[in-house]
Amino acid sequence: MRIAVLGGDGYCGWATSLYLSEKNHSVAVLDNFVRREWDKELGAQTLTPIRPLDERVETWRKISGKTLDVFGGDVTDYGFLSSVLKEFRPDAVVHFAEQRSAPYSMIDLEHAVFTQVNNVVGTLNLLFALRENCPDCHLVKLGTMGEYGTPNIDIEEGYITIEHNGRRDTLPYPKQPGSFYHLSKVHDSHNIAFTCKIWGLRATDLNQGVVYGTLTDEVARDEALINRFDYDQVFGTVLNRFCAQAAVGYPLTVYGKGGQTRGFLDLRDTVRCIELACLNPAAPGEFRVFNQFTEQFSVLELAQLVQTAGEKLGLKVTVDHLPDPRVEAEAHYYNAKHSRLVDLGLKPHLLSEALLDSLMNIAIRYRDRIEPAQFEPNVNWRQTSNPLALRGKRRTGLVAKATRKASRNGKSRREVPTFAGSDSPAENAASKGTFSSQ
Ligand code: NAD
Ligand code: USQ
Repeated sequence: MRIAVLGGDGYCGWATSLYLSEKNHSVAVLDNFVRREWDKELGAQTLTPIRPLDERVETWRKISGKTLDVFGGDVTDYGFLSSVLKEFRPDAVVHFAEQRSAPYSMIDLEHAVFTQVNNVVGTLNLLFALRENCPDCHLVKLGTMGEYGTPNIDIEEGYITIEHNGRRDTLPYPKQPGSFYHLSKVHDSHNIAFTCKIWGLRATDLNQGVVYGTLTDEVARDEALINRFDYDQVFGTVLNRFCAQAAVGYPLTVYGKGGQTRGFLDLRDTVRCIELACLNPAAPGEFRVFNQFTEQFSVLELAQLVQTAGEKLGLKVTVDHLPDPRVEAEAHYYNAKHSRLVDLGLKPHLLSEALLDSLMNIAIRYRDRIEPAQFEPNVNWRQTSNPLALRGKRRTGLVAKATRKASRNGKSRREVPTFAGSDSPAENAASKGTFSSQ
């Protein structure tokens, strides 16, 4: 298939692009590299030293003999996005290209507005561009389990059948998102569902849980293919953060009671879920929703798992309960259905001690790059302006400038020529937390 991966320089997007390429799909990577600018804005860096996209793509070409088309530019630029679809003619578009941090969206007004404009306008542009250029193309959109919130009843996959005053209907499952970021995903879902109805577009909304891990078989082939591993308080997700904290002896930062329960999945399952969604497209006019996670854990359960695994590796791991900077239920019922991707063939990698070992080994390997100050949560949901805002205000101009520059560059497409290079399988490197080239 011809698959365009929007946001292909990011954490899920890079691993997905390589996985799809390895499976012999023709892959185009589109990104405006704004995520790398947000690191600068926040004074943070990924634990792993990621290389520029050109270098990553060239390494992949040498190692696999496979080419990735690269389009540098912004999905909020309709002309650019439309020209990419016209030129690449995808069978499926995988849309990862959004601002995905809940804390970032809660810093202040400017960051809330930026998040919703970037995400909602980008997705609206995509819907119009699909309709104009390739109306039969399947949209695979990354949503989030956080769209549902934490209701006191089971969470279904997208829809719920309700009886009310003697009548019965199947309706979109109620949404109770917990941040301006999560709200942007709800707005996206409504816009996508609406355009499936009015224009007959075909779409799959993947309500993904929290992703952990950084290695996939493809990423593990060479250190120059290394993926992001965010541990900072704004972009770091909980399990990745706990592993980084354990690696440097920093107390694990459980927010509040730690009863917050979420769906989780291994990055290796993310990439497989995307392929399954692409290979089994929604019908024209269908707005399909899959809950994309494999296991549920509370934050405290994760902390305990990391503590046990860390101690086996000789690390002293303690757990701290910090006041919760977010407004969320700290103890609640949670039971979310997640069978539709399994029905399509997903064989989950469940969180095991071996995997935690591998995650912690990565964290230990790069621990000199860890700045403990980045662990401290300082975006408080109850405030309309947080200390980061000052830095944000100074830097937003820089982000905007960088985005415009990336967009201009994107008008000229960069393509890496085909090369029949060597094929070196990863040999389970992912499960050992190592790279094959070492
Ligand atoms: P990421 O920030 O690592 O990657 C997103 C990429 O999109 C970045 O490379 C960024 O530069 C690019 N991007 C952002 N706005 C863009 C724009 N306007 N134009 C072009 N490119 C743009 O995020 P991720 O963790 O890979 O998440 C990818 C998607 O998956 C997001 O939509 C996120 O909401 C969703 N998701 C992620 C997780 C998770 O745990 N990481 C969980 C559930 C859902
Ligand atoms: N948490 C802690 N300690 C920490 C970090 C987080 O207790 O150091 C708690 C949070 O309070 C929250 C839970 O862990 O209750 C999850 O937080 P997170 O930062 O790991 O994940 P979240 O903010 O929900 O966002 C991440 C991704 C987002 C995606 C979402 C999926 O950044 O893009 O949409 O996971 S979901 O959680 O299902 O909505």
